[in-house]
Amino acid sequence: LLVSTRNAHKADEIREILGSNFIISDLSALSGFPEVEETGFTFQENAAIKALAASARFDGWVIADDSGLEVDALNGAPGVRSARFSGDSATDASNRALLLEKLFSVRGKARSARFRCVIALARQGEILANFSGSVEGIIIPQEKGTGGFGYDSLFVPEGHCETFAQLGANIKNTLSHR
Ligand code: ITT
Repeated sequence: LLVSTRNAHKADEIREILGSNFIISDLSALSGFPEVEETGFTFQENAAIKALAASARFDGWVIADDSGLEVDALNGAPGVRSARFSGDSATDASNRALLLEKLFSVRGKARSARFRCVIALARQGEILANFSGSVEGIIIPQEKGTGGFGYDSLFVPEGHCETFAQLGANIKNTLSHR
């Protein structure tokens, strides 16, 4: 199964979730694969764009994951712009810093948020299915934990007291949007 992603953390999580019945490659296995512009306005549109781009070049099953964080106090931002929240040269750290800045004066339950993920499955240039998932939680005011990636060290899933970065991959994968 080819995962149409350049995000090694996503590919690793998908590998762990699917287990040993699947052999998973990502775009690093397709040499010279061009940058795909994510021009969609929804997770579903962007997942389809990424799945179809890889499916045009790879003769087998392809999945693409488009995901992000929706923060209620920011009217759903960063949403589909989660990876580039703090600009074109954004890093996970600069995105987290901007999120904390924007939520500086927001307290308690008003810091509610969810991770959302849409996975598109394609073969031979055609979308065969879409799957979506989400996980509700709260954005804490200070980073905690070193595991995971992206916004994990700021996100405490509902029913838990620790961030995804503290809970670790095994627990995250049983709860996550992915
Ligand atoms: P590809 O498009 O190559 O797959 P990407 O990282 O740019 O990689 P997206 O456009 O789907 O992927 O953006 C997803 C961003 O949302 C990701 O970079 C993180 O900032 C955030 N995100 C998604 N899932 C996450 C997770 O499980 N934990 C923390 N942050 C996550």
